[in-house]
Amino acid sequence: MFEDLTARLDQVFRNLRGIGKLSESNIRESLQDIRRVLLDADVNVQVARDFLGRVEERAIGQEVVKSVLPAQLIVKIVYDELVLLLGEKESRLVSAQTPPTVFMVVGLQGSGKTTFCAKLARHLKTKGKRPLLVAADLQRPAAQDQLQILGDSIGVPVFRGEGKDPVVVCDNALRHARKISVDPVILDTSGRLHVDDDLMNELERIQKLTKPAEILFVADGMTGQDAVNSARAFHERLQFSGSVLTKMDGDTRGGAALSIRAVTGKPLKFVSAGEKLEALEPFHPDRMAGRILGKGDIVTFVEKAQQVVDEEKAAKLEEKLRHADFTLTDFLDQLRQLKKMGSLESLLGMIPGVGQQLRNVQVDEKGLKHLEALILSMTVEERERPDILNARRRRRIAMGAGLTVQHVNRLIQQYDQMVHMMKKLRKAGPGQLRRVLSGR
Ligand SMILES: Nc1nc2c(ncn2[C@@H]2O[C@H](COP(=O)(O)OP(=O)(O)OP(=O)(O)O)[C@@H](O)[C@H]2O)c(=O)[nH]1
Ligand SMILES: [Mg+2]
Repeated sequence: MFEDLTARLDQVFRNLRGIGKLSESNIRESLQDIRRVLLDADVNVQVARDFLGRVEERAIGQEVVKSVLPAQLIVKIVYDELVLLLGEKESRLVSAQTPPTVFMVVGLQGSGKTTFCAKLARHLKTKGKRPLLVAADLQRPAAQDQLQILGDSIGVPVFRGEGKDPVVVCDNALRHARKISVDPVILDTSGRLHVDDDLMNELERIQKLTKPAEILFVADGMTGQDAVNSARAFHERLQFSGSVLTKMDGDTRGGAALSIRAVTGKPLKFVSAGEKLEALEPFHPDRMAGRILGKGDIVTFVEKAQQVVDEEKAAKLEEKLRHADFTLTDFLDQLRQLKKMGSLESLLGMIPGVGQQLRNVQVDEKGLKHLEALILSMTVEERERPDILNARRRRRIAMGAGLTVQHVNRLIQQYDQMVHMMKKLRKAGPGQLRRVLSGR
């Protein structure tokens, strides 16, 4: 599903990752890239425009520029907006107040209606329901047999009518359903190559008679904007309650999946990815958004990023910080790690209020040697509790390291800044702190 879309979005985010601090212009540039990706995936132009407008609004505002890890926050914003675009939360099937509940399945020819009817029947059966399948497609001679074979394979009864009028068949089917106490009733209607009046009239008559709890529009996920256009046409006539995307196992670019909800205003209820009858999933916007972004979730995205310090060490440090026992030894250790990471400023400059203060923290070779010498000439107690460093102790330490008291003072100042910065990071949330510390 969506391999191409996913790979290309990943590339956009990868490019962002190299940037230490985001500006409005590089946010806009990335949004342009995302726009191209969406349009190439055959997303509806208006839907793409609105979507990017919302992302931009959030990204350019306070949220990104002041945030801890801007590039990752952009991914987060895109993810959040994708979830909203896809419908926010799972939309379950509605039942009728008086049984049987009728689910009417509609869509263009070959979109996968009959297969979906059987999949839905199977799905509901596993939930303890006793569904009835109704062959209301009298258009194609073999259609009833097709449904019969599928019904037989899952042990669900199939109602087949006499005559030529599908409305009469549906009427009889409902009567039959009440008599044998089955519920829900799933109507497999006929399709046409194009949306035409003939078909719509037939479907409207079935709708009036059966008063379905749900009209489910089946769209072929491989057809992109065509599916969205026919969805719109069907919706104008029938006001369906939800849609279903089929053939998502095929070569789908994602356009239909991303656009159909926004264009029709009706939720996606199921996706189906395979010819087998088990291949049906209730639609979860959050999971789909995660899939589109190519990660189970955003955390995994972060995990994939470049690793500099090992996770374990970062976790330990985080633990120390939480218990406020970040010592001078840890400080030295941390400076060594930071130096390994390259530019300290580019990494920590992203944290609000920290960039300025860090200007003083030297992590060049010489500065590091000095810090090392100073810390090594402290007693264990002094390293653990820098607050006991009075003037006399500072003088002694400076002598021991062959440096001046000013050097000691600067060290303590830098240490305090580091502690302060850690506190800020901690406020940003424990996970985030660990990610920054481990360079992930
Ligand atoms: N790969 C794949 N094939 C599917 C899926 N759903 C349906 N198909 C196939 O698509 C073809 C058409 O499916 P049908 O269920 O007959 O479609 P329909 O909408 O009922 O077609 P008409 O009744 O002719 O309008 C069949 O060959 C199905 O096996 C799916 O999720 N994945
Ligand atoms: Mg069919």
